Amino acid sequence: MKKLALHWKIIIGMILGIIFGFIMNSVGGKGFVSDWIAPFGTIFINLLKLIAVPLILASLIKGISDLKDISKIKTMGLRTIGIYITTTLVAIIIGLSIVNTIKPGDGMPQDTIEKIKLKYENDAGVSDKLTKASAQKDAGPLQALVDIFPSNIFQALGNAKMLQVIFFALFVGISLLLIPEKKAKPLVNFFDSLNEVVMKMVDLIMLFAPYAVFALMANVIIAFDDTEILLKLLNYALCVVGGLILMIGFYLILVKVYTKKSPMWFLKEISPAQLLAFSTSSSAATLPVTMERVEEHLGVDKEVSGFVLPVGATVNMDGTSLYQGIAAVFIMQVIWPEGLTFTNQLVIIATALLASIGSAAVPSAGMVMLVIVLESIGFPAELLPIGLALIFAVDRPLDMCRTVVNVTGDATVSMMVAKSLGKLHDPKPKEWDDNYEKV
Ligand code: DAS
Repeated sequence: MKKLALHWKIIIGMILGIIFGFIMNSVGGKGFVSDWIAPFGTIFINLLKLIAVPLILASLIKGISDLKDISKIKTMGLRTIGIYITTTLVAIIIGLSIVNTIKPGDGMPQDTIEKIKLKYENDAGVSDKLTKASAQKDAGPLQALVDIFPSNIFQALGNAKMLQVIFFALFVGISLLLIPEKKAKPLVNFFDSLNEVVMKMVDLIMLFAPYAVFALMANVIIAFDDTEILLKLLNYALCVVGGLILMIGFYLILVKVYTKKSPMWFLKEISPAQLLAFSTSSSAATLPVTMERVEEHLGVDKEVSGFVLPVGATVNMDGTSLYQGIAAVFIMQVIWPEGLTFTNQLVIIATALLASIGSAAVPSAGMVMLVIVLESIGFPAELLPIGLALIFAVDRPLDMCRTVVNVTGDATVSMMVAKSLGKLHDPKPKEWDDNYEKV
């Protein structure tokens, strides 16, 4: 019998993890899940983060040295940023169109608002987001730019500050192009073999994906303890999920029209990365798998994927931007209707775009930046805790969904940029099949 493809194994692990989580919820086994099951999900995420930095370094440095021509780097950079900004603007506009049409926040009963306020206004999760947001806000206007340039590369690699690693890799790659080839060769060969090794490490880590996803999903399910409030927020949640589905449709149109590839083939080949994005809620943790899928299954050359994907994981978060547009207007519909002006919606477009660039690719980063979006339209500071409390109960499942869109958008753009540079080819036959086992 043909072995199950990896994405089916991950889906089975996901479903069993959800069922197991609900069973443990019903028999009072939350403690067992968090003590004895959840750690296996954490180990898996740690392993993925462990290889993210060497993978970015290797594929980007090797890729740039393959480009041979420095002007191509500028073209690739400008095209990447240009398409990223465009898809993010489309995402925000889709989000605002849905929330202003459906109006999920209109007419929410006062007792529901009071119940949510009582339960979550002083929740540690809410105050943590407010603290992180004010720390980001207090930084100077150019702090994000300054943060790209590391003073100590080992510290940058250690902290896995993505943009600093990308800057360092670009710096080394460009410098390699500017020295005599025979001097550069040893270092290029080193990063070439490092890239092969790290790609193989991704394959090996992915062998544990179905079991890790089981643990991750069980741990998510045990966190749900108030289905009543979840149901009250169903309209809002469905607006976000509906918008995210439309955004996936937009990507499939781009894949079909721009790269002439089959959208269904694209979805199938990128699905392991999407499933991990859903399970981990982290584009950064998923990045090594996104890179492996894009390079080895979608046929994007590493000099493109090595740049477009790490940059995308950091600055291109279309799912997050769409969510911020909906969440900001939803919160205003419920507790600050006087803020619902056309001007404010334009300001939301601009700040949600900037916020998604500033958001880290980690779980619930989007909610932290939502505070920045709300403050940009003059949202009353005293209402912020209630505003975040309103969406807090459903933020984790929505974070899982928007991370899938963030990752899918990055993969789509990497194919478009590769196509525009003649760096999109048919995937090379792999030594290992989809089960990551030697064929
Ligand atoms: N979880 C974030 C990511 O990793 C997205 C978000 O928080 O909105 O992409």
